[in-house]
Amino acid sequence: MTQPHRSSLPIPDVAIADEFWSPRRATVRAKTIPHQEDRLREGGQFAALRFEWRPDPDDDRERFPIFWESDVAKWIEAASYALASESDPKLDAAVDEAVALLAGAQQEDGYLNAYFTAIKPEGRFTDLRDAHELYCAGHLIEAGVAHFQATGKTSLLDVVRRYADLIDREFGPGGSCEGGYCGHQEIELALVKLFRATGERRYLDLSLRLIDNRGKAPFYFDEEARRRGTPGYFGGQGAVVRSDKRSREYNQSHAPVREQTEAVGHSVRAMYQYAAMADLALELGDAGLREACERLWRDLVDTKLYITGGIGADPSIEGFGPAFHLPDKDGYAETCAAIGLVFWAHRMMLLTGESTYVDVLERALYNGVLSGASADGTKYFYGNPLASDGSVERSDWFDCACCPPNLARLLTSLEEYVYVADEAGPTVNLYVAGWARFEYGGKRVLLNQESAYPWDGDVRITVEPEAALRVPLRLRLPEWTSAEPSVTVNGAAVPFAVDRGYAVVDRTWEPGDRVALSLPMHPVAVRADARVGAAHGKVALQKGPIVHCVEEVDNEAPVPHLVIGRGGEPVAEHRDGLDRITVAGLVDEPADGGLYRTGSTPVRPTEIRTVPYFAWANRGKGTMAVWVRETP
Ligand code: FUB
Ligand code: ZN
Repeated sequence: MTQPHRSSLPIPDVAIADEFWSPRRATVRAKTIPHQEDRLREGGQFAALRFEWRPDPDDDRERFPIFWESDVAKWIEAASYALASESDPKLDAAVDEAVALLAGAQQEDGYLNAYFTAIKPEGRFTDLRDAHELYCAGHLIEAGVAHFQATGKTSLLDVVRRYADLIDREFGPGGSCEGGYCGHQEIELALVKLFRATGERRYLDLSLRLIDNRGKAPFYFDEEARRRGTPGYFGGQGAVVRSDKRSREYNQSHAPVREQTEAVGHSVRAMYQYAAMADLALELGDAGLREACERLWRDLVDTKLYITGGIGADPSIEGFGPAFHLPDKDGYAETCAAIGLVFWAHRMMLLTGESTYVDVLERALYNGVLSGASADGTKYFYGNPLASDGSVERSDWFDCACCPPNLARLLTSLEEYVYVADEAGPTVNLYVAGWARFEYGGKRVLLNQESAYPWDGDVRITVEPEAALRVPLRLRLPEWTSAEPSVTVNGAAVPFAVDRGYAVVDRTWEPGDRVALSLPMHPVAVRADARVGAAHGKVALQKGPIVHCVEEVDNEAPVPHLVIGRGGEPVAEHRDGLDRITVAGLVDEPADGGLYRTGSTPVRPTEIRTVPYFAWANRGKGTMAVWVRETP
């Protein structure tokens, strides 16, 4: 089966010069990446690679080093993307130092995991369910590919290829882990990247093998536990074999992946698995994997997606609860899970050519992902609740530091998500100012985008083919558009076809042609399905892709005392670099008459003011809510 040719543009072919994103990405470069480097050095992640770290029996953090390589790897990946778009000799040297540490920690046979090498050498690959070895390997592989593509250096790529080769042997026919797979998916998508970077087909085959081994009977995790005779790393004093449905669902090993129908279990694991399935479906034309992805997508988007693009409502498993269980204050919505959703959505769009996946990507990116870091780029959320009683604030770092470098690597690789080189024509998925370089029919064509997105839906694109060129230009029509979009070329309205959520303008482009896309953007009130208990009788405000929240600091009372009125139209204004929405409402008034009374609560009119959800918790602690009561 011939596959549609659709791919992201390489980072060097895209330049971002955008009023919204450029300052944020500059903060990631100037603050976040150095801050994270400091934390990794102080936290022991670098020392562990020198085998200088030993567990402290009085310190309960001793259980975390099993995935320390992943922290270092994600940091290298973030730094590599940053280096791909701007040279920085100091950062380059710091990355070289980390790469040298990884190379030094690699064993003769290619094995690379400081925890098992230093502390438990006999335990290598014996606890795939909990020990995260392949998860770390996956992040190392992603880092090796990014580092190679950014710098042209093969120092880390060579290391990770040797490790991948060892894994291929161990997990191949007759290997010690034949039939196995990791309890935390990640390596599967990384191996697809390694295949694309090296052209070595066996990495793709290994990825497919790991994906197809998952969930098959006899269950590998039960077998390995029996062989080992001890509970897994996270098994505590519990049974050696945990074979109940919920344990299996936790790491999505409850059924073969092609038969899975619902998004269940740990949400980051799920996202990385589904992303790899979409990659493999695209590479191999595998209809079974594609159908499974489409089923899982529908379940997630129809029943388990927060309005912010966050996912994983149940903190006890860092994962999905039942359908429509989307608590706001007590929800979870890990930053990594929203990032994982961006990865999966992007791949689904590449697989299908449908813009609906980018709608979800955009929802996650501008809301539940961006909220993961403070405005100054040095404080982070691990969970991203949709309401706060005033006790929630971002942290400087975490013992389990998966989210901060994940966020850094996504923002430094934003270029990959803006455009698609589609055989059907250059495609604009995200409205991010800057330029991009495509090639069609042997001719180079540049697109130069300008806009004030996400605050305004007017986008201008200058098309610069090296010579006149007939090619359809494809512009995403976001799902949030509240009225008919329009397109002009050189000031004249042009008709356009709509194909899978894209406006398609098919003409012969001359150098300097100016396209204007107008996406009417107004503040709107959004209500949830009645089965979402946390949003019952409540309303959220959104403008364009930005979901807003109400913070106590902008209002005259704590958020639970506010009620949005149904009468007035919400009005947006742009101040201090952010949109704010004001809407008429009521505020409960304290009243005499004791703690309880039979009459109604006295109220008076007030104006309720919002900020974008991603920007909350930057001005001290206070109550916050996305879903706010509305007058019945
Ligand atoms: O287990 C590795 C990472 O740590 C997971 O993806 C996160 O949810 C956190 O548990
Ligand atoms: Zn995380």
